Amino acid sequence: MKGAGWLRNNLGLAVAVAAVPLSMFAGTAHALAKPWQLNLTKGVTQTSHEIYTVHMWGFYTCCVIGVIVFGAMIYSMFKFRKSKGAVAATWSHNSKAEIVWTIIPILILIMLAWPATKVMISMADVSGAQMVVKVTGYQWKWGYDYVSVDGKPYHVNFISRLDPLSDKTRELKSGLDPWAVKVDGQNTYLLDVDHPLVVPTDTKIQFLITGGDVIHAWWVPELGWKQDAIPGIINTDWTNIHEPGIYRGQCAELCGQDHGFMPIVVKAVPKAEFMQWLEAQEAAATKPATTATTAAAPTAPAAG
Ligand SMILES: [Cu+2]
Repeated sequence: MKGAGWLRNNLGLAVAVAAVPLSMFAGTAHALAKPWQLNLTKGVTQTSHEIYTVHMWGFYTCCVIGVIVFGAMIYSMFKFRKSKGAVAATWSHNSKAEIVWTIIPILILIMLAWPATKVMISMADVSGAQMVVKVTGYQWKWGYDYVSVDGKPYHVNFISRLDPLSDKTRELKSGLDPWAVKVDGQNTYLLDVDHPLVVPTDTKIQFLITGGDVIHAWWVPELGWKQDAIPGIINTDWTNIHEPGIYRGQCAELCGQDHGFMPIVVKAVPKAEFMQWLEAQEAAATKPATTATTAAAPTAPAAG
C-alpha cells in the first residue's frame, strides 16, 4: 500500500515538475496556449514553421534512438540473464563495431545539423527587409521606434508597458482577481500592454534589438525567435507575419525585480491599415517639430 502511494505521489510530483515550465511557456503563446499544450507552438511565420520542423525532426530522431537503445538493452537483459545460464563474452575490443558506432552518430548529427544550420542562416538574413523597427529593453518596459518603412524614415516611437489592469491586480493585497483580467474572453493577466507594437502583415520586418539599462530579451514565441537586448550592442532579426492577429510574448532574460511584468504584444494588421495608423502617428509625432527649426524626433507620442 505504502509503495503504491509513494509511486502515486511521486508520479504526481513528476507531472507537476514537468508542468511548471510548460505552464510558464503556455501563457505566452498566441493569446493563451491550450491547457496541457506540451509542444512548441508552430507559430505564424515561415521561420517559426521551419524551427518547428527542425524541432520535430530532432524529437523523432531521439525517439527512434531511444527505442533502439533501450529496446536492445532490455532485450539483452532478459534474454541473456544469468538465471538462464548466459555466460559473458570475454572479448573487449571490436574495431568493426567501434567504426560503426562512431560513423552512425556522425551521420545522425549531420542529418540534424544540416537543416538546423539552414534555418539559422535564413534567420540571420535580413536582406530585402521592407521595414525597420528598433526595440529597446528597459527596466521594465519596451521602447519601440519605427525607423523606416519602404526606405522612408519615420519618427514614431513609444513606450509599451504592462496594461493598467494587470498592473493594479499584481499589487500586493490588491484584492483583484488575476483571472478577471481578460481581453476578448481570454485571460491576459501580465500578458497585455498599454501600447502594442503594431506591424503590417506580409512585410519583411527587420528588428534592431538593444538594451537601455540591463540585458533583456525580446521573445514572441509565435514569431519563432528570441533575441537578447544588450546595452551597447544591436542585435538584428527579422520576421514576416502572414496572419493578422495579436501575438504575445515576454521578456526572456532575468532583468530585475519586474522582469515578469514587461510583456510584449505584437498586433499584426494588413499593410494598408498599418500605413494609415503609422501616418497618423507620424503626423502626431512630427507636429511639434514643424514649428521648430530642426526636424528633431519628438518624444514618445501615444500609440494605437
Ligand atoms: Cu526585461
